[in-house]
Amino acid sequence: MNTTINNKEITSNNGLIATYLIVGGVIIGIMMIFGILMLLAQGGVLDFSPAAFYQFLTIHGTGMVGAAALAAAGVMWYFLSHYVELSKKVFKINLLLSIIGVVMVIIGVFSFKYASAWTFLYPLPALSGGAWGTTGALLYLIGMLILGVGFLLLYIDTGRAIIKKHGSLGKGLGWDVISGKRAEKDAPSPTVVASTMVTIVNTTALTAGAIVLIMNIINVINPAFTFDPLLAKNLTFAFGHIFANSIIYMGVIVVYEILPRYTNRPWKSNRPFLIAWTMSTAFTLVIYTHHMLMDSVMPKWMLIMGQVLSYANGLPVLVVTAYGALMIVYKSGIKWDMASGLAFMSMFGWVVGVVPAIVDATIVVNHVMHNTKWVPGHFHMYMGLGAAVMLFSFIYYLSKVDSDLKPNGLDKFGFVIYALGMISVSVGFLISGALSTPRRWATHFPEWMAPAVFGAIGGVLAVLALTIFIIHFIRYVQVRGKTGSDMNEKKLA
Ligand code: HEM
Ligand SMILES: [Cu+2]
Repeated sequence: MNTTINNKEITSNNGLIATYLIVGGVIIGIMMIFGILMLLAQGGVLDFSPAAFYQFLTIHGTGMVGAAALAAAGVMWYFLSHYVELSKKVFKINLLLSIIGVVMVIIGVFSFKYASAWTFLYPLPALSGGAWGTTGALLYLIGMLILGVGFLLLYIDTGRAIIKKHGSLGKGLGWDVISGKRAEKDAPSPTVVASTMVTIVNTTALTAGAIVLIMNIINVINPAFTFDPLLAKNLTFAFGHIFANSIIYMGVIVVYEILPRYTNRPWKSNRPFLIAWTMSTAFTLVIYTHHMLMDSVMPKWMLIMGQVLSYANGLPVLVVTAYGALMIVYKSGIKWDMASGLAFMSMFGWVVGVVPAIVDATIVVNHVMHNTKWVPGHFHMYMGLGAAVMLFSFIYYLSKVDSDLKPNGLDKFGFVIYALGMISVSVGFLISGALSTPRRWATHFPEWMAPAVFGAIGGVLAVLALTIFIIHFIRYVQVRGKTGSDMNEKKLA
């Protein structure tokens, strides 16, 4: 049941989609520079104050998650709008609110020295020991709230559109196919399934986030108003864990959509695929408790659940996706180019990045590795080499189908140095973790410095590569509509 929503209509949205990707891409590039600066300071190469380090840490974490989520929402919206009728107005409002939120966060961090890290863990925003004042905290927290409201509106709209077309969110996940009431051939497309999952988990995450942000805001304004720190931590990680994870679930849509076009083989939602997505929906909602393994006052059953289900969390979707990608590509005579190559690289980054994450989710290992750089090691791999690469794949895909712009040797060079650079950043972190280097420390002992410098060099390669990708995309935006086709489904294979 493929609907064809007017192709002209879809291409007319491409300018807005491109804006999402450019804003996201440029912010990611700038945040990478802050990442390099942090590594150089930890590596003893640069000398700036610890206060500046924590401001960089805060802007890097917030900016990366926010910008990657924004760009990934652009990817999801682009493909989902082929199947259901989304509101362009809401999509624009989200972009506007995100930009306002980001500007407030930037002012709070750099003009008012706000530096709680992106996790803004209560009561840190109000109790900074004089490091920052009320204004900085309010700018940051309210900025985050505005950003969150934009995303919440977006997911309410995707939810509305999916329900209108498919009847319910359960049907969007294909539950009637799982239960046998509907034939597999009538199952919702992988794009709809993934979007439904993200809609469910992110409305939950953003609601939790809004609650804890508002409580923090009141506490900053009136410190006499306090609340349970354990509840605050639960809400904060229910927000942060889920929202950060949703980036990859939005980004993976590009894999589902473009590999079939390149191979001329359909990617169907079969029963195992649907079951995997339903399982990951449920697990993603409850496993944030792996951030609380050190909080001995948490109910034991929640921690055990957090640990056990963390193993299982991404795995179902990862397995059906990685296996599906291999099957669809196998002996298909696929033509590799930037878009398909990046889509494939993102699968690699995701698979490889999950392994150290699973290791860390084990309580015994967590007792040792918790709060070491092992943790940024695994998430830089599946964010930097997985999620972010899905966004870059989309950039090359869109410029290919919507213009005659051809990637050149420089783009291929970018591909190679991005992979090398991001692998070096991640491996640098993992080595630091194995040496028991704590995470989030502005200064390092001499014996901890070498891997940080190594990672910084990798970071420079990643920034160069991203610059090449963005230049290609900006060139596309300039020629868009002048050359090339308005055929959205131009034949690729
Ligand atoms: C050139 C690439 C990058 C470099 C050099 C870099 C560097 C860093 C450094 C040095 C830290 C602090 C580590 C510590 O705890 O001591 C960090 C944390 C972090 N990075 Fe990156 N990063 C890069 C790319 C990315 C990407 C692509 C993302 C996500 C899309 C990302 C998301 C984060 C997050 C969420 C944190 C945690 C912040 C916190 O602990 O509060 N980074 N990064
Ligand atoms: Cu988590």
